[in-house]
Order: sequence, then structure tokens, then C-alpha cells
Amino acid sequence: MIALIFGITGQDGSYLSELLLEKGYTVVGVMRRSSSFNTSRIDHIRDKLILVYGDVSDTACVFELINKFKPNEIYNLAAQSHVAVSFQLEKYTMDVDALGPLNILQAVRMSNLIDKCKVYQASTSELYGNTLITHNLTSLDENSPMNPVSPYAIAKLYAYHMVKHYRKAFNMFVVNGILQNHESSRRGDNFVTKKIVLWAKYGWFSTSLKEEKNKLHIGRLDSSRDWSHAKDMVRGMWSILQQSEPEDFVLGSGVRTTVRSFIEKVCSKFGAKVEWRGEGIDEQGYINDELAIVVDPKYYRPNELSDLVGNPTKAKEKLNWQPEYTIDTLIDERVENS
Ligand code: NAP
Ligand code: G4F
Repeated sequence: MIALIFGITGQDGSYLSELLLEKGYTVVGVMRRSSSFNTSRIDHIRDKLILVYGDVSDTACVFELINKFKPNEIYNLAAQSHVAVSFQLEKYTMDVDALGPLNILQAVRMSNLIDKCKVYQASTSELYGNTLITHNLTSLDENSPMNPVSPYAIAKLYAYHMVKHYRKAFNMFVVNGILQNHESSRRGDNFVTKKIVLWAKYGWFSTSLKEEKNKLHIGRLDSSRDWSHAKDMVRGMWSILQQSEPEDFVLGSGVRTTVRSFIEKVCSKFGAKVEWRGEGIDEQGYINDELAIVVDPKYYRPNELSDLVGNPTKAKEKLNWQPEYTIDTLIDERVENS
């Protein structure tokens, strides 16, 4: 079996590569050219991978790679994946996150690989926007309404619909994994959970720190997310492609945690309790009576998605998928390995 992974150098790409190698796949990974090395997440398995330069937004490149390797499975994990950044990079985000997947779908179709090649598209719980609140729902499943509230989510919604369209119009095995947030010690440094763990471990609670301690500057404390471990999610991605029929699946833990609670949980791993004082942008967190956390509107988004929690019932029933990590063991792994 040959798997082609777009986005192999990212968090999910690295865990998925490990999983597929364990299963005996030949893994071909597409990496971007960058001015500094971007392979740190896969360096430990580099000699087992076939790595090629490429870019999902380069149509000819995508066609050439798919024609050359004729993969059995394609995982499209490539994306400008930062929601806040997408407000500043609207068109770029659209080029990569919407038209990139289209390049892959077209290449498979036009290369006569329809019967041979399955495609996984990394869709996202961001597609739902604030549906939980506006529709008074308790959790989000495959049938919940989608109302994206960021350029990132709008681009991903285009790709989501193109996947459904290709499945119906061309009878292709192409599927969306609609994944809730997932994290790990390999998470990008500017996502909120990684930022909090790095601040705690190498900033506030670092015993080697001689200078004045850096405070944590944070955005919306009351946003909540359904945080899972990326290792659990890549198992789910693979299972989705092993079904006899192509279908979309929601993956998530079904447990919501606020940013505020995540900070408290991380601090408690270091034996500290956070005391909150003030409200809104004036709210501050104190540890042992010392100011440690300040709300900074710089991290607010022009349009915020305040609440997400998935309902993975279909995945549990049809894929027999169960997350192994809880929010607490996820934090343990991150505090230990970040
Ligand atoms: P990530 O760490 O940001 O990785 C993204 C990957 O895409 C990186 O390898 C990146 O390369 C690559 N990439 C970016 N632009 C590209 C382009 N134009 N052509 C080829 N490759 C490109 O993201 P992740 O957390 O692993 O997420 C994987 C996918 O799942 C993404 O599509 C994301 O949108 C989606 N998703 C993530 C979550 C989550 O919570 N993690 C939830 C739902 C959906 P560089 O290393 O060179 O930057
Ligand atoms: O960690 P975040 O940046 O992740 P976000 O926006 O939920 O997006 C991630 O999950 C999506 C799936 O739901 C993926 F599709 C997407 O690719 C990405 O992986 O922010 C989480 C929450 C937000 O509500 C944000 O406003 O944390 C809030 N937040 C508060 N302070 C902050 C900060 N986010 C960041 N990045 N930095 C802060 O200082």
C-alpha cells in the first residue's frame, strides 16, 4: 500500500506517518520548501519515508506527484491551519485550504485513479461556527448545520463540499474527517494550548529562570473547545479510509474545556492554583498573589467561535473508534514532552 501525505511535516502528518509505517505502508510525504528546516517532527523517521518537495496549491505539481506515485490512499492534511492568521491571509488561505484539495480531487479523477485511490480530506469542527449556540444544540454531529465564521473555515467549507460533490458525481472514495481540536507536544507553538504549556513549563514555573517571570498574555478565556490528542485522531483518519463505503465522520472527545480551565489544569500540574480577579479585558490571573496572566485583546479575533464540542457517536459505532487520551492525560503528555 502506498500512502501520499500532503502536510507530512505538520503535527498530524508526523503521527499519521508513524502509524502508516507501523502498518507496513510505503509513505510518500510532500513537504514545502522553506528557508529554514521544517522537518523536525519527522526527522526521527526520515530514513523510512519518501520525501518530495511540493505544494498543494501548485496544480501541476499535485498532478505530477499523484501520477508518479499512483497512491492507494491520499491524506490531505496540508493547510494554512491557523484560524486567527486566516483573517490576515484571506486569499492565501483560500488558495491552500480550498483550492489545494480541489487540485487533489481533480488529479485523482483525471489520472484515471478513481477506482484505485481513496482520499481523506482534513475537515474541521470550525465548519460549524457558532451553531451550538444559535441552534441551541448540546453537541455537533455529521448533520449539524455549518455556519463558518472565519476565512479559514469558509475555505475549508468549500473543500468539504467539493469532497461530497466528487463522491456523488464521480463515485469516488473521498471522505471528510470533521475533526474537533487535537493537540500534542508536537502542536504548533502559537495555538492556545501549546502557548499555555510552554509558558508554564519554560516561563512561569521554570526553576532555571533568573530574570523577571514572563506573564501569559492571552485572548478569550471563556472560549471552549473539545481537545483530543492527535495520536487518537490519526487512528480515526486511517479507519475512515478503511470503510467499505465512503462516509464523513466527526471525531472528538465529546468533552468541552474552556481556555480558562485549561490554564488552571496546567498550573495545577505544577502545584499552583490560579485566582482570577476582574472581568472582561480587565480580568487577570494571580498565582500566589503574584500577577501571572493578563487578558490581551490583541488575541481576540474579528469574529469568534466561542463554543465547540463534538458528538463522535457515529465514529464509535461504525469505526469502533475510541479516544485513549482524556483532557488530563493529554495535558500530562504535553507538560512532559513539550
Ligand atoms: P499543522 O501542524 O499546521 O500542519 C499543516 C501542514 O500543512 C504542515 O506540514 C505544513 O507545512 C503543510 N502546508 C501548509 N501549506 C501547505 C501548502 N501550500 N502545500 C503543502 N503543504 C502545506 O496542522 P495540523 O494540526 O497537523 O492539522 C492537519 C490538518 O487538519 C490541517 O489541514 C488542519 O487544518 C486540519 N485540522 C486540524 C485540527 C487540529 O486541531 N489540529 C482540527 C481539525 C482540522 P509546513 O510544516 O512547511 O508549515
Ligand atoms: O488554539 P486555537 O488557535 O485553535 P482554533 O482556533 O480552535 O483552531 C484549531 O482547531 C480547529 C478545529 O476546531 C482547526 F480546524 C484549526 O486548524 C486549529 O487547529 O484557539 C482556540 C481558542 C480560540 O477560541 C481562541 O480565540 O483559544 C482562544 N484563544 C485565547 N487566547 C487563543 C488565545 N488562541 C490563540 N491561538 N492564542 C491565544 O493567545
